[in-house]
Amino acid sequence: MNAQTLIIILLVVAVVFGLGVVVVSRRRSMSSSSSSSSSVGTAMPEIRTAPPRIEPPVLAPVPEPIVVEPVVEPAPEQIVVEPLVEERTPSFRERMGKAAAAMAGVLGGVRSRQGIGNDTWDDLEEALLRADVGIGVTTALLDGLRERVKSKAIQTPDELIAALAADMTARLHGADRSLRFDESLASAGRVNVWLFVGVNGVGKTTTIGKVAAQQMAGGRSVILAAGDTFRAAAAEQLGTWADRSGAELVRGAEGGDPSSVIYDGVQRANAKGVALVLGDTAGRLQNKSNLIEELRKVRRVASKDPGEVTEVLLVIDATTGQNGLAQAREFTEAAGVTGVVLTKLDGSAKGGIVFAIETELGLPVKLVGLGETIADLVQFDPNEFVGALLDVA
Ligand SMILES: Nc1nc2c(ncn2[C@@H]2O[C@H](COP(=O)(O)OP(=O)(O)OP(=O)(O)O)[C@@H](O)[C@H]2O)c(=O)[nH]1
Ligand SMILES: [Mg+2]
Repeated sequence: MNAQTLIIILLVVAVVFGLGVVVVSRRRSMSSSSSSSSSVGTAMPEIRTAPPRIEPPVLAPVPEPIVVEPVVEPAPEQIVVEPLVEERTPSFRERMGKAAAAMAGVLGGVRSRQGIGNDTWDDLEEALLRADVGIGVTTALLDGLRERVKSKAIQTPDELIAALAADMTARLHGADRSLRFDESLASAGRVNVWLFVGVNGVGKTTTIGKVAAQQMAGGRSVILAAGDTFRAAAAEQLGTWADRSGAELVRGAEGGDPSSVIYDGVQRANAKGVALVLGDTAGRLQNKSNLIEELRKVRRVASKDPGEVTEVLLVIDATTGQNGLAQAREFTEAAGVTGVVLTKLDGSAKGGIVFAIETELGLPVKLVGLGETIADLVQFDPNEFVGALLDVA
């Protein structure tokens, strides 16, 4: 081998060796980089990557609710349709229910018997007395009927009750029950005065209100004079009735002279061309003799020109029964009573007091109160009254 060949061999060896070194070093660097990513506890600082933060989902803003205001339509005006059927006023008989009921049981017993015997007379007497007809009138009525039963003019219980009703009605007939309004006074420019008297609480002021309403409805203008100066509330009460009825009110000071209030009423009526004054009076004073004296004076003063007292109405509460009779006597004597208003007959079982008033005092019952409202005052009608009391047609 020559030197040339030796040099070539040495070069080849050197090149192969060099390539080998390069390949080995490359392999080493590749394996170290792959092991560093998996090994723990190497000198390399641990790079902890923070876990990805889970941001709360961004919620889309809730849209504000759209409040739709309801469209409020104005309520249509209420049209009150009045019923076509007229309001029915209860009849006299219906409103006298209590008085009728008191007798109904007894009369039913009389009717149910075969004939007319002692029990019949006892029952009738008891029923009439209980209704406050009074012993005098009851005895007179039954004595007359006994005669007719004896003479066989009356034979059955039904005939007996019918005859009793006829006799009772006959006793009440013939009285003048109209309210006295003197037209000639009115046309002479003077004033009719109606006074209302009676003990306290019987219904004087209420009756004045009802009478005023009836007179106004009939086309007659009215002035109410508050002659009860004993209580301040009395004038106010009368004022309420003046408003209800459309009448005018004349009042004085509390504790003032009742006569002068009535007199002022007459003067006012005269000045305004009003033909009628309704005068209220006190039902109670310090004592009874004062009251009676007061009424005498009221009557005297009210009759001074241009006034004229044409009616003095004694108001009696039907529920007081025979007590009302004693009162009536006193007032009649003092105030010259011309007629009676029997109030509260709607709540009384003692309507029979009418007979005692008319027979024993000779006073006509002119008006009857059947309730507390303005329409609850009717003219007294004997047929209706007895029919309702005995429950006969
Ligand atoms: N049920 C019924 N109550 C009546 C009637 N009349 C009057 N009243 C009532 O009786 C009460 C007394 O009535 P008033 O009118 O104040 O009696 P008054 O006689 O003026 O009384 P004084 O002023 O105190 O003397 C009131 O509650 C009335 O509503 C009627 O006919 N029936
Ligand atoms: Mg009164």
